Amino acid sequence: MKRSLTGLQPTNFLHIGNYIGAVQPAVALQSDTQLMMMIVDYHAITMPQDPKELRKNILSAAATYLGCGIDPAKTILFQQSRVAEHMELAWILQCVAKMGEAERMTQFKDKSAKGESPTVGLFTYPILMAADILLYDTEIVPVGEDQKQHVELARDLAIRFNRDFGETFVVPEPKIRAEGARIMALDDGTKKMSKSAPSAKSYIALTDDADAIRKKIMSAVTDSGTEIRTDRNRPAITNLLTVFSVATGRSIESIELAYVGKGYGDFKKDLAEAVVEYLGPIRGRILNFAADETEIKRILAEGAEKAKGMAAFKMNKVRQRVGVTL
Ligand code: ATP
Ligand code: LTN
Repeated sequence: MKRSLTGLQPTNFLHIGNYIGAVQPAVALQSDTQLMMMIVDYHAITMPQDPKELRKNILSAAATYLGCGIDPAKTILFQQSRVAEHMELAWILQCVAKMGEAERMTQFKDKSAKGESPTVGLFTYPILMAADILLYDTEIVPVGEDQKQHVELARDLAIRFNRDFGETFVVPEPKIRAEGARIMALDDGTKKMSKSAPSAKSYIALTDDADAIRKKIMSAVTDSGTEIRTDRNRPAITNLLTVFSVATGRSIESIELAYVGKGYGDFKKDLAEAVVEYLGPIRGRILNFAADETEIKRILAEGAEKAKGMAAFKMNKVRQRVGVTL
C-alpha cells in the first residue's frame, strides 16, 4: 500500500479552507493508502503560542480530525513532538539544504513580513516539514496550494541526499485538488483564508454554528458588479462560487446558470444554507469527540507508538548513511 502523510498546525480551530484543501483529501486517501495524520505542534511554536492554549488546541485538533472522518483503525494519528526522530532528521536535512533555497520559501517571507522579528525556527520550518515527510517513506502529500513549494523542497532534499549518501528516501509527490486548494478570506478575496487571521469574520471555523455561518457568509465581501460568475478580476465572488460548488458537489457552471438575473442576496442565502448542511454533521461529530479527552489521549498515544517504531527504523538507516554509527 502506498503511504500518504499530511500535517496541520494546532494553532486555532480549523476552518473550511483547511477542511477543503487538506483534511477532506486526506480522509479520502484513507481507503487506498496508509495515511499518517500529524498534529504538527513543533511547527506551531515557530510563532508565539500560549502554552495553555496550545495544549487545548492539540486536543481540539485531534477531535477535529476524528470528527472529519479520520479513522484511527486505518490511520496513524499522532502528535509530531512525540516522535523525537522528526527533530533529528530535520537537523541532518538542515545540513543538506542550502541557505538560498530556504530563503526562497514564500511562506517565510509572508509570515515574517507580518509581525515582529521572525524566529530561526520559522525560517527552518520547511526543513522540519521535509523531515516529517521523508521519515515515513511518504509517496503522497495532500496539501493546499500554499504548501506546494514546501513539498517541492522535500523532494529536492530527498533527491540530493540519495545522490550524496546512497538511496535512502522515497521522493514524495504533492497532491493538490483542482478546485478548492486555495479558499480565500471572506473579508478579502485576495488573501487566503487563514486560521491566524486577526478577524474571525474572515473564516468559517468547522465548529461555527449555523447562525455564525449565516452571519459570516451574509457579510462576506463581494466584488463590484452584480453578476454571479467566476472571473479572475473578481476574486471574492469566484471564491464564494468555489465554496458553493465544493459544498454541494455541483459544478460551478451549473451554479452560475442557476443565478443568472438574481442578486448577491439570494445567492448568499443559498450558499449559507449549503455550507450549514455541509458542515453541520461534521461539527456535531467534532463536539462529540471533544467531550472525551481520555479517548483522544488514548488514540494519540497509540498513534505515537506506531509512528515511533517506523521513525526509529528509518533513522537507523539515515545515521548509517551519514556516517555517525560506529
Ligand atoms: P495559518 O494561517 O496559521 O498559517 P493555515 O490556515 O494556513 O494556518 P495550516 O495549519 O498552515 O493552516 O494548514 C493546514 C493545511 O490546510 C495545509 O495543507 C494548507 O495547505 C491547507 N490550507 C490552509 N489554508 C487553506 C486555504 N485557505 N485553502 C485551502 N487549503 C488551505
Ligand atoms: N507546513 C504545513 C504543515 C505541515 C505539513 C507537514 C503538511 C507540517 N509538516 C508534512 C504536510 C506534510 C502547514 O503549515 N500547513
